[in-house]
Amino acid sequence: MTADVAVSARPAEVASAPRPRIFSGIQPSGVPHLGNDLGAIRNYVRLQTEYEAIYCIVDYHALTSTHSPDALRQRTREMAATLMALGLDPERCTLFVQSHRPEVTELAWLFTTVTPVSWLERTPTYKEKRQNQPEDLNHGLLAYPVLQAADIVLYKASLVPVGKDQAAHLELSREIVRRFNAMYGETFPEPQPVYTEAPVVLGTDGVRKMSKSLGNTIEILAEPETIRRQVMSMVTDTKRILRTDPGRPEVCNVCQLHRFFGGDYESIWEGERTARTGCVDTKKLLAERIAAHYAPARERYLELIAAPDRVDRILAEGAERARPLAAATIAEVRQRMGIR
Ligand code: AQP
Repeated sequence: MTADVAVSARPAEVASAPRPRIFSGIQPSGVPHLGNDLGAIRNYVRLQTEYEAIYCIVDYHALTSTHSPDALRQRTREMAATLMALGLDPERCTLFVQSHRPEVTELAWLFTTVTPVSWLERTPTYKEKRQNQPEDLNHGLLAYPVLQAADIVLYKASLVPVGKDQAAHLELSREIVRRFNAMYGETFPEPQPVYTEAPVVLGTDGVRKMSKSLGNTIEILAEPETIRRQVMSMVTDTKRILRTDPGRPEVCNVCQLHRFFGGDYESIWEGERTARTGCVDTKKLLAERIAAHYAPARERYLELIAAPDRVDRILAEGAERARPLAAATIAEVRQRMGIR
C-alpha cells in the first residue's frame, strides 16, 4: 500500500540541503474546476518554494481523449495560464508542456518492456473507459500509467502532489519503478503521493467525485454568474426536507466546501444544525465566497491568455530547464538496459 505523505515546512537545519524534487502533471482538458484546485493545484503552489518543483501540462496524455488539434493547442496554453493565474511562479518552479521534452516517450517505451499487461488492464480508469467509451479504447488509454510513471521518474521526483483519484495510478508507478530497479539495479526513487486537506472533492451532485466528464463541476475561473448557478445547483443534505429541519453539515457537500472559504465554517455549520440558516442561504454565501476568492486569479488569467507569446516563452524556458535532467536519466537508463 502507498503511504500518504504529509508534507510540511522543511525544518531550518535542512533548509540548506538540496531540495527534494516533486513532480505533477495536469491534463489540458478544458476548464479547471474546484476539485483540481482544492485537490491538487493548491499543493502545487504551496510546495513550489520549499521543493524543487516540476509541473507539466500533459498533452500526450490528453491525446488519449482529445482528437482535435486546435482544441489541444488552445487548451494547453489555457492550462498554463490557469496554473500561473492560480499562483505557480515560473521563477520558482519549472513549468512546461510534456511533449516539449520528448525524452519521456522513450522512457515510457522502455518501461512498457517491464510492465505486465495484466497490471494495466486492472487499473480502475482503464476499466471505466472500456465501459464508457468502447468506440475509442485506444492503446494510449491502456498504456497511460506507464507514461505517467515515466513522467515522474524522468526527473527522479520522489513526491507527487495529486488528488486521491490518482492513487491507483501512483501505486502502479511505484510498482513499475520497483520492477525496473529489481531488474536493472537501483535507479529511481519510488514516488509517493502528497494529498491536500481535500483529497477528494465531491461534485455538485454531492455523491461522485467532481469531474469534467461527469458534468458536476464548479468552474473556478468562470464568470461569477456561472459560479453562482453551479453552486446553487448543488445537492445538500438529502434528509433535510423542510427549512425548519436541522441540517447535518458532516454529510452536506456545501458545508464541507465552506471549510476552504472563510475562517468561520464552524458557525455556518452551527447555523445549519440549529436550522437558523437554510440550505439556500448557505449556498448563496458559498457562491459569493468562491467567486470573490477566484476573482483576482480570473483577472490574471485573462491578462495571461491575452499574451500568448509570453505564455509560450515561459513554457519553452521551462522545457529547456528540464532538458539536462531528462538527458541524464535517459543516458543512465540506456546504459543500464544495454541500449547503445
Ligand atoms: N474531484 C477531485 N478532487 C480532488 N482532486 C481532483 N483532481 C481532479 N478532480 C479532483 C486532481 O486534479 C489534478 C488534475 O487532474 P487531471 O489532469 O486528471 O484533470 P482533469 O482531467 O481535470 O480531472 P477530471 O475533471 O476528473 O477529468 P475527467 O472527467 O476527464 O476524468 C489531479 O491531481 C487530480 O487528482
